[in-house]
Amino acid sequence: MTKTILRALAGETLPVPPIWMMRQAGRYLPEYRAMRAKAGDFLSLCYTPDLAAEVTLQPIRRYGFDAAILFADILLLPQALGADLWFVTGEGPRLSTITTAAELAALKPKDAIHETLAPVYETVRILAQELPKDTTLIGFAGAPWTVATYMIAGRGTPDQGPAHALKAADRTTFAALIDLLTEATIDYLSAQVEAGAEVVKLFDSWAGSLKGADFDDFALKPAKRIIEGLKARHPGLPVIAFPREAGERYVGFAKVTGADCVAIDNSVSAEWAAANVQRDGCVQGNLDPSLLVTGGDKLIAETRRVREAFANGPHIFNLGHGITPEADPENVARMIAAIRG
Ligand code: 1CP
Repeated sequence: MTKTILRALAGETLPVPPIWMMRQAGRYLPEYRAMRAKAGDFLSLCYTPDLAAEVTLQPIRRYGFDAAILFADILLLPQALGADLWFVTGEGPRLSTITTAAELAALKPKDAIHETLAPVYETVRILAQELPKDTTLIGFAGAPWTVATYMIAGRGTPDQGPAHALKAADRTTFAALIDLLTEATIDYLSAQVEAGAEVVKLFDSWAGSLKGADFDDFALKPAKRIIEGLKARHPGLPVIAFPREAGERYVGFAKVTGADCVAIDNSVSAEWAAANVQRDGCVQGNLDPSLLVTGGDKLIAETRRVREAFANGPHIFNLGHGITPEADPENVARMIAAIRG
């Protein structure tokens, strides 16, 4: 019997949707915090295959999710291209910035990425061996726009202002950065698939700030190129795209890009997404992650509502965004029980 996630991605409507959660390996779990302390810092955890594989497996052991997502970060790719990367505890990522053609030209060529990223592929190989036979292994990368927002600003930004400013001031350099990331992402995800990833997901966390033609040029087109490039090398590879906060632009996203599944954030209703997005195929989402902090009857009611809304088509149950460090691990168990019954 084929794995449930792969069946949903192939367009099958299942009586009980498969489940996993964005950021399921993370700080809400005491066993994660212990392993992170053992590794010393976040990047050491990402680049030590035994430890990265271990934290990937933690939520699978605890909850029996239908998919495991490789433990890594979208910012490892810019680091592999030569950007400096470090994490400030309690604040988040910091990178050396790219704001000029000269800085862009000083990055490494895409073929150099595998030297830095080899430990990530080793983590995937370990997981392909260690995961339960019914669990699907998901690899991932950031989408070019989202990764570029961090490379240009040197950090996370509420409105992606620096990236929009470069796009306006020097579109040639901006587009060349998007191109480099597009090509490097095809190679990076392809290497994850060769190491054993069965599905890949493209996280465009900041897609919502691209409007009009910019959304076409810097969210849709790069996703289409990446998906076409991957499927040319790996026929039949299922791809999940997450153009977060795309709103109306979720409609038709799968058709245009060739994605097998679109992940939906919780700023749109499940009922709307079922009517307008799920008609093109599998969708993933979209429980509000704050419910895993607050819990109670509302968590159960909303879990059931999301499940019901998507029950007439292919659906992978997930959150609208990552689970937060404040979430109660017991609430995750309650959410799963409300779905599996
Ligand atoms: O202190 C810690 O332990 C670090 C917290 C953390 C974790 C657990 C970061 C730093 N990254 C990760 C892992 C991670 N990141 C995964 C793997 C596993 C899983 O999902 O279980 C994945 C898929 C990501 C993807 C990622 N990293 C995204 C896209 C998804 C999203 O949440 O929107 C983004 C934007 C990042 C950048 C990043 N890395 C870490 C942080 C805190 C951030 C966000 C920075 C910001 O903009 O404020």
